[in-house]
This record gives sequence, C-alpha cells and structure tokens, in this order.
Amino acid sequence: MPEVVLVNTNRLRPPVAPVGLDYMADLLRAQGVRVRLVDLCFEPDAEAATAGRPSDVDPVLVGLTLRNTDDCYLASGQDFVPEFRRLVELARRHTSAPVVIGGSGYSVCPAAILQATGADYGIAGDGEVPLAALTSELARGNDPQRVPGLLWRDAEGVKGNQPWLGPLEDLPRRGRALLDNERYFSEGGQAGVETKRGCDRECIYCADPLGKGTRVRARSPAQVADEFEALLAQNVDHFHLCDSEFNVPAEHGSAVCQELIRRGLGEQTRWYAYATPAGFTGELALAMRRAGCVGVNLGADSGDDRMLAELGRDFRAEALWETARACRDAGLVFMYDLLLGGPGETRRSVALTIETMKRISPDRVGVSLGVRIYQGTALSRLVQREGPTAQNPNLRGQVEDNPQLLRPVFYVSSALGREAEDYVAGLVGGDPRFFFPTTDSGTEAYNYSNNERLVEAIQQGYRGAYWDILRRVAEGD
Ligand code: B12
Repeated sequence: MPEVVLVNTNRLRPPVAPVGLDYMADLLRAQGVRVRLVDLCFEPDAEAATAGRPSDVDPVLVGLTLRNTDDCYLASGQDFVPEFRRLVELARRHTSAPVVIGGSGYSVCPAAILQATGADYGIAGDGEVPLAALTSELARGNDPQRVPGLLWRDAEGVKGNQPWLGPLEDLPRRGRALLDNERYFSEGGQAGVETKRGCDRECIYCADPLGKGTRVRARSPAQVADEFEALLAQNVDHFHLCDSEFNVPAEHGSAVCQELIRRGLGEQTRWYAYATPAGFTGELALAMRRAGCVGVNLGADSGDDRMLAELGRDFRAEALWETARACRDAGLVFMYDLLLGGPGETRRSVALTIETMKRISPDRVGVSLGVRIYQGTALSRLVQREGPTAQNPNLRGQVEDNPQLLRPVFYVSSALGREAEDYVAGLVGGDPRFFFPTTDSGTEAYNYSNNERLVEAIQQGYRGAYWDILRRVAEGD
C-alpha cells in the first residue's frame, strides 16, 4: 500500500487545526493510500519528529502545509516563511521522497515560495484531488506534470498548472479522522468546518479568490451536517466556519441552517462564522441562531461610503446599521472588522469610520491599519500603476527587492501621515470595544498568533471564536 506523510508546520498558539490535512486524508485513504501525520504543532522537537519513521515503507511523497506566510499585521510583521523553509530543508534531509508543499498561505504566493524553499513540488489552491493525483502518478513512476494546481521548477524557472476548481460535493465524506481534533479543541477552543469554498465578490485587496477561486463551490447541507456530527463524535462542539463569507450566497447559508436545525444540531453545538454585511438579513440571522450560531465576524472595512467603493465593497455604511440590528434581534454577538489605510483613505474617512463604529456599537471592533498587498489582486495592480515600490509613499514593510510581495508589504495611504497609528489610537481612545494593535501596546490584543492571553483563557475552559473569548474575558463573562 503506498504511503504519504503529511506534516503540519504551524506551531502557533493557541493551536488551530490544519483542517485541509483532514480533508486530503479522506480522499487519499478512499484511494487506498496510507496516510501518516507528523504534527509539529504538538512536537517540541521538530528535528526529532521529522527524523522519526515509525513505518517500514518509503513514502511516495512528504507533504508540508503552510497556513500563514505571515501574521498580516503591519504593527507586528511576523514572517513565517523562513521557519517554513527550515522545515522543508529538514524534511529533505530525512527522506529521499519528493517534498510537496501547499496550504492557504502557500497559495497566496506559490511560485515565490516554491523558489524560496527549494521543495520539489507545490500545489496551489485545493489540495484533495491534486494531491491524490500526484500520489498516484508518482507511485506509478509517471511524469506528474499534468496534475492540476501543480508547480515545479525546471531550467527556465517555475512552471505551473491552473488550480483544481471542481465540485466539492463529489469529494468523499469528511471523516475528520487524521488529526487529533479533540486535543486541538481542548487547547485551541474551536474546530474549523468548511461549508463552501471561493468567493465571487470583488474586494480589491482580498487573497481568498486567489487561493480558493472566484466561484463559490458548496458542500451540500447534508454533507456539512455530517461533518458537524463527525466532530461531535470526537467531543468537539464549538466550531468556526472556514468559509470566506457564510452568506455568499445567502440561500446556501440558509439551507445549511435548516439542515442543522432539522438534525437538532442547533442545540448540541455552538458556532461562529465570517459574513458580509451585504444582504445580511434578519431572517438569516434568526436561522443562524436557531442552528447553533452564536457569533458573527463581519468584514465591515470602513464606515465611509467613498472608502467602501474604493475597496470594491458591494455595500454601503447603511448596511452596517441594518446588519447590527439583524444580529441584535437574533441574539448573535457580532464583531466588525475594519481595514484602514487603503487607497484614498484620509484622516477624515478614518475619523468618520471610528465615529460610526462607536455609534453602531458592535460587541467588538477589530481594527487593522495597513492593507496587506498580494500579487494578483486589483490592489497590487493599482500599486504597480503608482510607480516603483521602493519610492511609493503609500507603502510600508518589505518594499525593497520583493517583486512578488511574498514578504509582507502594506498599503497605508500617505494622506494619513507618518503618525497614522497614533492618529487611529487617539480616535479609538482606549475604548474597550476596540481591538487595536499598536506597536507600543503590543499586538497581543488582536493577533491570534502566539497569544498568551487566549492560551490561558482556553486552558481555563473558554471556548469559541477568539474575539469572543477575549470579549468574555474582558467583561468577566
Ligand atoms: C477560518 C480562518 C481562521 C480561523 C481558524 C478557525 C479554525 N478553527 O479553523 C481563525 C480566526 C482562528 C484564524 C486565525 C488566523 N488566521 Co486565518 N483564516 C481562516 C480562513 C477563512 C479559512 C482557513 C481554512 O481552514 N480553510 C479551509 C481549509 C480546508 O483550507 P486550507 O487550509 O487552505 O487547505 C486546503 C489547501 O490550502 C490545500 N492544502 C493545505 N495544506 C496542504 C498541504 C499540502 C502538502 C498540499 C499539497 C495542499 C495543502 O488543500 C486543502 C484542502 O483543499 C482563511 C481564508 C480562507 N478562505 O482560506 C484565513 C487565513 C488562512 N488566515 C490568515 C491569517 C493571517 C490568520 C492569522 C495569522 C491572523 C492573526 N494574525 O491573528 C491567524 C493564525 C492562527 C493560527 N494559529 O494559524 C490568512 C493567511 C494569509 C497569508 N498571507 O498567509 C488567511 C488566508 C486569510 C487571508 N486571506 O488573509 N483564521
């Protein structure tokens, strides 16, 4: 029986389970492949864990996942690629099998990461079908160059195929059987579940369409409910949905809720979702609450209509008021995420946004200052038009010698001035409803990567979305 080794390289705390490895294992196993997991998240010594080989067969390949290239915050700027490169080298040293890389982080800049790490292959986008195909080709000694999403290197540089964008409904039942989901739950506080992949919205900065596709591909409501049940059977009952937006499209979100309600899962589980304020109706909010949803994280971005248009959003500030009403009426706690500093941002638009948030008063407001730029987005094309990166006054971060934007670069409109951070901090004014990481205060408040406050709260028994755990801790709830 051919064997594949899958390695989770994400060691951040609190631990977030690499859901994609569970999903890929389902298809590999259905095709008769043995799957072995090396989970470096729970291994204090990466070297020993990578070297250990409790198996008598040589694997067909070793696959490493890269979830985050960096923490995506200007204030902290943690870059995870150097550590990933080290782990790829380690894997290389301990096996002669081809080393394959993939993941949500990998997929935002696949060619540059393949070059930077020296792995044999990369798979951009979805992993299930491509990894199963690659395994089968390599096991049979075939040339794998027709595998969808595959990237490889030759004398001319990196070559690649288009990602796999097939229907998710045809993939096998999600057994959630590779990872130690119970341990992830007890140390990480919630488990990821995906009801669909891809997003057809046109927000100028977003990386999700790059990695997940610009068309929504859904699992059926019954498949989603089966997955909830598979996790419940492992004593995991708090979930965070991994969809870009739960209400895109709203009909699918609503159908999922009906199925969860029909199976009585609304009483047995608590879950959180990302959603867009565009068309977030009271009816959907009520259905979500009855289906077990307790909290929603909404990408509001701005409270200024002009900025919402600049960012390519398909709603205006009025929708933020309506969404707030829908959440409150349904009994959902909700957070608005802001993305400040984008093209066209001025001190005035920022002030209006913070003022609007204070008036709407969501349970929490997450403030990001600086928009991470990804190659392939409309924002990266706009930046290109603005002239040479190193001289662009609107850019901060790794502006030198970084053409593919792999190392983090952020857009902070120069109209905000050099003291943009202080300006925003002054407007927020220490309001406890706001998570605003500043370089002075430390970024712990709103950065989930190695967040000790969260780790402790989860140890004490808190469960749920991280923003809601932090909220409850602060409110003594
Ligand atoms: C849900 C989510 C969260 C939740 C997770 C909840 C949970 N229990 O799962 C929370 C809120 C905790 C969170 C936190 C963070 N997140 Co987040 N998150 C997401 C989101 C929406 C879904 C991730 C997911 O699980 N998807 C579902 C799985 C099935 O997809 P997948 O992991 O991509 O796996 C597939 C493929 O990538 C591939 N694949 C995966 N591994 C491998 C390995 C191999 C070998 C191969 C071949 C293929 C392969 O196959 C899989 C199946 O098709 C993504 C955006 C998105 N739409 O993907 C952002 C995203 C991953 N997060 C991101 C970030 C930055 C973070 C934080 C660092 C933010 C912060 N500073 O606090 C933290 C990191 C936390 C941590 N410990 O790692 C960024 C990463 C961007 C980047 N530049 O790398 C993303 C892409 C969002 C974005 N567009 O900016 N996140």
